[in-house]
Amino acid sequence: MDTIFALSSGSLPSGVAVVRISGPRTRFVVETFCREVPKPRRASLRKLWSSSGMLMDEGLVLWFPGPKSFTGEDCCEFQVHGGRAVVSALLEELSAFDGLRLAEPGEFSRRAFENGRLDLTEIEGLSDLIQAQTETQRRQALAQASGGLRKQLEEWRSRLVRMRALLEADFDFADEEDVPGSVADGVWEDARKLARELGAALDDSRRGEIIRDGYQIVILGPPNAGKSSLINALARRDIAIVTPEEGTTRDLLEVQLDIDGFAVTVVDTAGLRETDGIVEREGIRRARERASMADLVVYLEPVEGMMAGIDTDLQGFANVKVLRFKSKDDAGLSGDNGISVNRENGLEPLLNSIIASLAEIGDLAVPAVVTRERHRVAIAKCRDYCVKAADAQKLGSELRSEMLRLACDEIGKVTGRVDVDDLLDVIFSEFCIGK
Ligand SMILES: Nc1nc2c(ncn2[C@@H]2O[C@H](COP(=O)(O)OP(=O)(O)O)[C@@H](O)[C@H]2O)c(=O)[nH]1
Ligand SMILES: [Mg+2]
Repeated sequence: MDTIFALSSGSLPSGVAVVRISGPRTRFVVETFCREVPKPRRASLRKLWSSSGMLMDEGLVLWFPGPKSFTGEDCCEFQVHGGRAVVSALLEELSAFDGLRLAEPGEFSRRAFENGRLDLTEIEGLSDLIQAQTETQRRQALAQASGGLRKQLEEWRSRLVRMRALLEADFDFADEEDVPGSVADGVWEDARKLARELGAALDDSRRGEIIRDGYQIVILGPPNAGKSSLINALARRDIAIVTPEEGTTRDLLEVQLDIDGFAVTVVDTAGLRETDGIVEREGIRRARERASMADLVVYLEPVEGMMAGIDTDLQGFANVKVLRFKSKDDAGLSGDNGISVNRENGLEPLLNSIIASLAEIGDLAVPAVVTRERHRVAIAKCRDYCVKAADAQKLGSELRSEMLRLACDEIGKVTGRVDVDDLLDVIFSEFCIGK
């Protein structure tokens, strides 16, 4: 097993830089640099010496002997001055040791997973925590990184294991006289109950995924409705070109915003109209396609020269929530849903309706179980196997028990106990080097 090292802190120069090592050679490196091994899990101020006896820097050394470390292996963190030359002296020195090499992205976390320190959902939570840009993302990621989802999954799994154990016991006594049939009956009742709980966890308006991936808002409307002006106003900078000419915007333009602690992606689009222009037509196709996948459409319609046919414009978005506003309402003619970017009228109410729509995605006090599509797929399959097993009265107990085993495996796929080799590369490559 290689010993790996990396700069775990951000770009240089910085006040402090953290260089991390993990693996069997760590102790030897610490002995060489510090001329002794400091107390485990205590911050110790030490001079750091190179193998040739040159003083590299002075800093805090944190020695974590395995298995009680992040990776489960011997680990050490050096907190040194965050100068480029300091860090490169240290990294160069480290790469000169036999059996040491630079870590790949996510490799520390991968070792933590492989040594059973963290399950896959905790790893994902950690990755999300590092990526988190908004308050709701931070809270959700922290809950998952701290084992919130793992505990729930383990509870479900242990119930399935228990059901199967009861069935096994039933098989063993099947030839004897006075076996209560009620044991198996109870199991099927439990399976149905579990299926209902799994269903409830899935029925969450995709809250966890929306928080993680961002809430998608697409601005639609006829040409010149002021869509590009609106995205610029929301972003407080020039995202899109604004002109009095119709058909200015063709491509989708997007901006990431933090609205009330939510990650929100706002997309500006080409104005919807009949046109012969090839480029504009493609822009309109993209606008419609993106809107059909959105969480919310903000539809702008200029207060004057209103275009007929708004309802045909909105065909195909039956499943998407639409908020309509009268744009360019400089004189405040349309009351509540009038907006004027030029006069900065109505923008606050518009934001408030967006915030109200965000609030509809559910009770944030209750952490979402599902934060990724792959959780949703596996939990749905688990539920289906439970229902199948419970309802398959004509099948033998062995077959029905086998269905419960398959249900169990689906949970195992989420936590990483089962059959996930192809997934690991994808998950760990999301990480930065040093984590
Ligand atoms: N009077 C007035 N003009 C506006 C307002 N918003 C945008 N416009 C103008 O309407 C024209 C089209 O705006 P633009 O944002 O490019 O519309 P888009 O085609 O929907 O993206 C530009 O000349 C803007 O300056 C507004 O609130 N009031
Ligand atoms: Mg535009």
